[in-house]
Amino acid sequence: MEELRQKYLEAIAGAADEAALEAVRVQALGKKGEISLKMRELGRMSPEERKVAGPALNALKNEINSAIAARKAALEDAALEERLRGEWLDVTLPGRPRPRGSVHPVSQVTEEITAIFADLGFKVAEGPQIETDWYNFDALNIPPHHPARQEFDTFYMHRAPGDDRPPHVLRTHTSPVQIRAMEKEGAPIRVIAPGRVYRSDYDQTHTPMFHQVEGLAIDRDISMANLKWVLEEFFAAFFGIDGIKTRFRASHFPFTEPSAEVDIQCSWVNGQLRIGEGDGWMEVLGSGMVHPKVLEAAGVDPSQWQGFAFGMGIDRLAMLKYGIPDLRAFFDSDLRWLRHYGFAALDVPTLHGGVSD
Ligand code: 2U9
Repeated sequence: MEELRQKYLEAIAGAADEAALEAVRVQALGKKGEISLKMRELGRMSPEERKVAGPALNALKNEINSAIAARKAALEDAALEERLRGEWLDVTLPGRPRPRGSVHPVSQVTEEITAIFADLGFKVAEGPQIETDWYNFDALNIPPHHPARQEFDTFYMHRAPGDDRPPHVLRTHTSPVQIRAMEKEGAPIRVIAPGRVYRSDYDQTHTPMFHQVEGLAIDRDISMANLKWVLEEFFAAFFGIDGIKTRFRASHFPFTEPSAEVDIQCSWVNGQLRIGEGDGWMEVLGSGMVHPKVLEAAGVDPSQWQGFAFGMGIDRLAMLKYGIPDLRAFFDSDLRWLRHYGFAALDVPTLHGGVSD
């Protein structure tokens, strides 16, 4: 009996995990366990022998059961300790650093413009930056040899020698996007087309690549009055100035008739520009009623449909709103400039979150 006791208490103490402990239990107390078999032998003993062996075996069985339970609890405690050690976290460590990148002012302003026009029912249209001569010029009522073609300082792509078709161009405005949108969707339509455009020009106020946003609204009875309301809503939301005044001056573009250049109210105080106050004017936009020939080129019947279009420079709007002095620095990729004028990566402009601060 004492031998059995020693053997199993040692095995229990030495069991390294719960599976090993269970194996010891089965070996001692399972159906065919060593102690269970001994208990079965009690029946074959004499009453005197049974009187001594019965209680002793029972006591041994209880002792082994208790030892197993105690060892099991100790193993569980050790496993929990181990897990807690592995999952330990130093809450006194500094937080994660903020993302180092920033959103470029052109991207930020594009998002702001998109949010405002989305609220007015305009969706965003996109198209290729390398265009055919037809989409960039002819469809916009600028035929070959028209003097207006020279004004655009166009970048022309090479054709293979012997290929006499007109060369592709880097789009000089985003207007081809709206031609493509009308071809695809027909009328009525309300879209804005923000994106890169290219002109061979470089000085303090011009870069060979810059950004435009153009808008187009075509329906059965759209007028210049609708254009004026949409633009005033836009400028009020963009600059955060209720009731901002606009001034329409007659102008000329091949793709609109009548055409108007649009100024917003401003003043200069101590060399600082203040938008929305005073009696000065700042030109920000060109616009007009889409020329019937342009509608026709895009497959829209000008006897049924009419509407307005406008175009403005995104980079210039960003300079005005955020007080950025030099256009050329926009595209220098200078990290100091990007950190200074950039926007927080997760600060997405929305109308409810505010687009004007
Ligand atoms: C279609 C028909 C007409 C878009 C227009 C202007 C006037 C305009 C300039 C503003 C500053 C370009 O970035 S800028 O240099 N744009 O003056 N843009 S009307 O007219 C369209 C466009 C598409 C189908």
